[in-house]
Amino acid sequence: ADWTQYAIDTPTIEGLKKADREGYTTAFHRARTMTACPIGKGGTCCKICNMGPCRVLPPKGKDETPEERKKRTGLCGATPETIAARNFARMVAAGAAAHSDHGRHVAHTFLHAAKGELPDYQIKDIPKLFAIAMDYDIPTEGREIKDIAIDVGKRALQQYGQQDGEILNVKRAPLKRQEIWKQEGVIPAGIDRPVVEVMHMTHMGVNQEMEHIIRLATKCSLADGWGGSMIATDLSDILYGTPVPILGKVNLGCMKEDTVNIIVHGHEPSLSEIIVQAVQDPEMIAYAKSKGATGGISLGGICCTSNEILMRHGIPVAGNYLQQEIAVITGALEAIVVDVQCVMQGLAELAKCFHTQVVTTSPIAKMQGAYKHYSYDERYGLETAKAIVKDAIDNFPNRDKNKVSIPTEQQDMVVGFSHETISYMLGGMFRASYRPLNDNIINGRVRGLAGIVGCGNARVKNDYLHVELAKELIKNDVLVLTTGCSAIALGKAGLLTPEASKYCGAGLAEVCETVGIPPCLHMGSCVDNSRILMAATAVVRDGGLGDDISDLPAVGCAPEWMSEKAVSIGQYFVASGVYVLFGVGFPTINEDVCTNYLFKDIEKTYGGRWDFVEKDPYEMAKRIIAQIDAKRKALGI
Ligand code: BF8
Repeated sequence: ADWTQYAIDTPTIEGLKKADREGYTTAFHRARTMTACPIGKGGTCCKICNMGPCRVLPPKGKDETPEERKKRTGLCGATPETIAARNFARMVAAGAAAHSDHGRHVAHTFLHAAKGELPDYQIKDIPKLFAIAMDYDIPTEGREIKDIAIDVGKRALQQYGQQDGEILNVKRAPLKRQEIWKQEGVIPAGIDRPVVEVMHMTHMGVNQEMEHIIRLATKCSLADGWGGSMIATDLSDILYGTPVPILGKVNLGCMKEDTVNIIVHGHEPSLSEIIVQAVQDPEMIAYAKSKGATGGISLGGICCTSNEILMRHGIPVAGNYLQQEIAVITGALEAIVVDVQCVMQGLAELAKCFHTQVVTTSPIAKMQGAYKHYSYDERYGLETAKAIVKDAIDNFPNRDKNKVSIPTEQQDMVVGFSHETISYMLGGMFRASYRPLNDNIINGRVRGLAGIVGCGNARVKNDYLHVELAKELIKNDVLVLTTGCSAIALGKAGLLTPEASKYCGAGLAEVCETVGIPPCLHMGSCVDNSRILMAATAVVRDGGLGDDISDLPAVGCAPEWMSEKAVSIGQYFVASGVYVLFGVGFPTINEDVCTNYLFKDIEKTYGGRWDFVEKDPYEMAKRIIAQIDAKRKALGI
């Protein structure tokens, strides 16, 4: 294949060419030979009971009479819109479960660290501990840090199993938003319960009204965005440090010929934080040198684990989702240490062609053919991290020099824009505020805000939609907030540097130059989309732009999404009042009634809605800007 059609960054294209020459297979190759299942795509296949699967695809190329449409049901009589909504809801539940379980693990580690049971973990950000304690109504005056932290940890964990009342963080949202949620009955009582509820209500023969199915899916998504994901972000910040702007590097050039190369990949920061310490241990470095790695050890990251340690320690990013296999193909990777989410099983098979060790570390994620599995236990943090690093060092002499080709590409970037940091940068340490941003939105220098987030998808030209869309938006004075693999894509393209203001319209360029920020702000991993919710809330609070998130000239977009988590994220943004645009297919797109509801009618309730453009970044930008302009007009600015 001509790989320039399917990727834009040179190391990926070169890696794919090497794969062709040597006969390796990657997701890029599989995407060229396998077509997506046309029945499952777009939400029109029901497989929740054993009378099916039932396909309820509309007839191709001809109109359907109402009578014909009525007959197009599953065996049980389920209508296409019920089926599409059920499938959508189950994606939301899976995504919310993944994010929330991540948050649960953070909270669990946090609590035991607070109790002093984990020697390798200490509370780092005391001011944020106090801030969260206040949000949780936990008294702080005259109390020991340790006792406050224990209460915060308990209160966070307790929300998972809570059966009545409300999860705590919904109180952070603008009052008007909370009223809407109350009226709709979508405020989650606890974090786990709505996930179970969605699985139950989409079981055969339970909820069979499309709008109601979407309503409960919405509640589930809010348990993610304002619940599990927000807890993951908050407690990670307290435990590992709240990000502040820091210089980072991105792309496979972080691997070196003369170093032991280790990559951490996945999502949860608990082990990777300790691996960061282990690779800096002088004994480990000396050991690496004794095995012939004269340069010592290089640590890099892939996906959101990478974003976590990039934001807090400046550890280089090797790549995003679709570069995980390319990293192995360099032939110079001693170990890829994975935890949960977005880890391809193809890694194990590919690693067999090289000396690379695939090390799985989560109690819930093993992989057939992996080199080793640790059921990671935080009590033995450094010990485990060192064992993994030592194994990788011992593996260095097994590197086959004939198979090695390491790209030299590495791009600088400025990262670490937590919502707290943005307000300090804008307003100063003692009067931290979003008001200066609001003023710039009101005076038109900044036209609006766009969150560009989410995955890479092997069905489209990798990174292209993220990068072209971001360029088009900043050219039109839209400030971009970015997370996840999108942030890494923008980083590779040089858009996370202050110099990228050369791509900006005059207004945005002026603001970026004055404040000293890039036009695209890296706000973290995918659970850190909760930071975008908090930033939007702070913009509302600081005045001049209406009294709810839905009033803001702000949008969200996941142009190359692939994971179920993206659907949950999208739905909690819609429910928070934001217009959300997806590329590369939409979960219900082959079913018009449910899609119409999500694209149009839902806006009447939440002020936010879904939209979809297959793969044209300029059309995406056009719709986003139109949306921003409409909101500006409504505000009279
Ligand atoms: O949580 S953007 S490919 S890595 S799912 Fe996965 Fe998608 Fe990347 Fe982070 Ni988010």
